[in-house]
Amino acid sequence: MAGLTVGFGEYTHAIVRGVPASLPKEALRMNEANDDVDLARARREHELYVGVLMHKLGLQIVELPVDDSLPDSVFVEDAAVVCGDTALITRPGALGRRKETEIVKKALTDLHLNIVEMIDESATLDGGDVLFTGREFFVGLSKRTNQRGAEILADAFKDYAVSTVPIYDALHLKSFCSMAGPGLLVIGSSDGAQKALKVFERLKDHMLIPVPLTQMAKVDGSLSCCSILVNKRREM
Ligand code: CIR
Repeated sequence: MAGLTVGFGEYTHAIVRGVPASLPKEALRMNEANDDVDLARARREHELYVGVLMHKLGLQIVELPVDDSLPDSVFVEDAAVVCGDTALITRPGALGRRKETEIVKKALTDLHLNIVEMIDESATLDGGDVLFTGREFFVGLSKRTNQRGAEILADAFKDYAVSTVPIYDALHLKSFCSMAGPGLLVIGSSDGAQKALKVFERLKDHMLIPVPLTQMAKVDGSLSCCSILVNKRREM
């Protein structure tokens, strides 16, 4: 991916929110059979996660208060999309999660970000459906996020192209893919992930150009063997 934003993947703060006591029984789930969440363990794991953000990545932690009346509120990502100085406060697809945005909005306001709110009542969007590559957005159209939500996101972040990806077998786009570094997208191997990958492949900027190399392959040749790549744009 060429033309990545300078500073992509560099952060100073992380907003987190602890695990509510209501999560094991009341948090939403695709598989209702998953009814054996261990709260103490979930809390220990969350503490470790926050510890990594703070001590290993050096981020300043903004810890929002635990709210037992909001069983999914530990998943703060869904409540806002932040890019540069702009924070889009979402309208989560699950009705019971809408209130989660209030305190997230306050925290982002306190960090002096420009706040854009998704007030259109026909729009829904979960942050988990939004993947920013550094130069463009992909928005998963899922059970939680609709086309209108994607349009409002495109309007909030006008500097970037926005493409949509239909999501079939997962909750969110980022349930199976993520940026692993500048220009590096990691994607799972599930059927749903592979279906979405086909959409990525069709996108103009990510067009894969099939080059048959059947004969060279017989003598162990592969694509990279067949050229020397040179960059003369910068002095080495
Ligand atoms: C939900 O169904 O909304 C939550 N139980 C899980 C949300 C996970 N969100 C995310 O990874 N961005």
